Amino acid sequence: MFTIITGAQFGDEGKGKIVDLISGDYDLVVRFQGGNNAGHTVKVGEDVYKLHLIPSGFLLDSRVLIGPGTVVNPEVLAEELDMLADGGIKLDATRVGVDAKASIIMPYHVELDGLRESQRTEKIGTTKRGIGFAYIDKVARDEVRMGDLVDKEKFLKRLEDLAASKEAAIKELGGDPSIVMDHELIDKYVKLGERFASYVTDVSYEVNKALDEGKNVLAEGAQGTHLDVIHGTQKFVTSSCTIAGSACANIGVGPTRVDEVLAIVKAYITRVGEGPLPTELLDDIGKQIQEVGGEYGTTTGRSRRCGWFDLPLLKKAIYLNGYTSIALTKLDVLSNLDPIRVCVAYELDGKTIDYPPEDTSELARCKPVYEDLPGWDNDLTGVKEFSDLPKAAQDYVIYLEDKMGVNIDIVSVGPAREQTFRK
Ligand code: 2SA
Ligand code: GDP
Ligand code: MG
Repeated sequence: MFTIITGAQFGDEGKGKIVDLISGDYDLVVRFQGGNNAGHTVKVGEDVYKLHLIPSGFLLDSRVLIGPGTVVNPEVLAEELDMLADGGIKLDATRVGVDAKASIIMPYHVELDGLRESQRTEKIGTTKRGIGFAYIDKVARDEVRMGDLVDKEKFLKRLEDLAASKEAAIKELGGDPSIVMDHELIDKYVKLGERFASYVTDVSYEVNKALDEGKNVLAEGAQGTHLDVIHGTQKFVTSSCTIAGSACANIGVGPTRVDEVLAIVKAYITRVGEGPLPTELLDDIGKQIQEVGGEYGTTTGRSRRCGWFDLPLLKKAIYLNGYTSIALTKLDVLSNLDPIRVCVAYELDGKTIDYPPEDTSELARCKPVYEDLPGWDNDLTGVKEFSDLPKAAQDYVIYLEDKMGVNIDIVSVGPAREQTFRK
């Protein structure tokens, strides 16, 4: 069985929690795009793990893989493995694999990301982790690959080839080009290469072979649908394809092998960084959702902007991903709000539309049209079954399910594994 999970909104829907929850059913869990811009949280008992690169299925027996379409900062990978080892979770090369073709995030990518973002008059609000510049180099065929990093001679030769153009790029943005050939940094990367040599693998081969043998594979998306570099709200997007089809292209597995596409959908909407968010709440309700939901960036700590559920954006996400099922998260955060509003359409230039306009600047001008639903004041965090939810909360879930036309099979009412039930 091959299942793909993606975020249906702007990221931070709770993908990490749901991947951890279901990973026991999967032999392989694979990250297919992005890099350490992602922040996926897994909470088990009192332990909270904030993962940026390692797939969220690491806690049980699954083998976790980082695919060829990702961008990998080897320092962050080392820190994550060390952090987990300190907590007693030792992940060696039998448990973790990184594809030889994954692009390496070099220190100059991080530098360029910071310089470029600081000079933009209209900011994107990147995480400044070098993601965009690492992908630029991949497409330009100027990347350093995982397979290069683990071979000292190849790595040094590659750097020599690239140095002049990287130094020029940094100079052009007013930065210090010495970072490109900084000996300490190069030594550090060489050592990281030595450390990770045994982790290098062919992810496409592993995944296809596992499927041939009747094993189960879970592809874990990062960020969210509307941050997709092609279909998202440009220019306020990340630099990779975040939608379900991208899992096939980026892992190297045919679309005919996909069995399930699971959407992770937050019971409201958040966005971190710049870009349109039609239902954004700039009032006390927005603050309440942010506080109760702990809506702060898992990677950068930035405040996430919060708003009411946006059905037009969800409809587009359903088209872009072809979801077969939905996990609805953070329902507990909406307690003590009455009414609860759902955006069912937008007003744009005197017209009512129920699907987002393709142009980002038009989306930014859309005014939400709301339907109001009754709220509830009970705490939901201890609820164990759908039938134990207050009637208004049940009605909210059923209302969303009807409007979306895709089954909500999982409901989450807190960050921990056990705060989840099937509908
Ligand atoms: P980048 O760094 O080039 O990918 O930034 C481009 C846009 O993509 C957004 N982006 C994200 N949005 C939500 N969550 C992300 N991960 C972290 C989290 C974010 C954080 O889990 O909270 O800690 O701030 C993520 N990563 C990238 C980013 O905000 C830009 O809008
Ligand atoms: P991801 O990027 O999609 O994996 O999401 P993040 O981990 O960045 O952000 C989701 C946050 O919400 C994390 O702090 C989770 O622990 C938390 N979370 C997940 N599901 C729920 C839920 O149902 N209720 C509450 N209150 N928190 C949740
Ligand atoms: Mg996140």
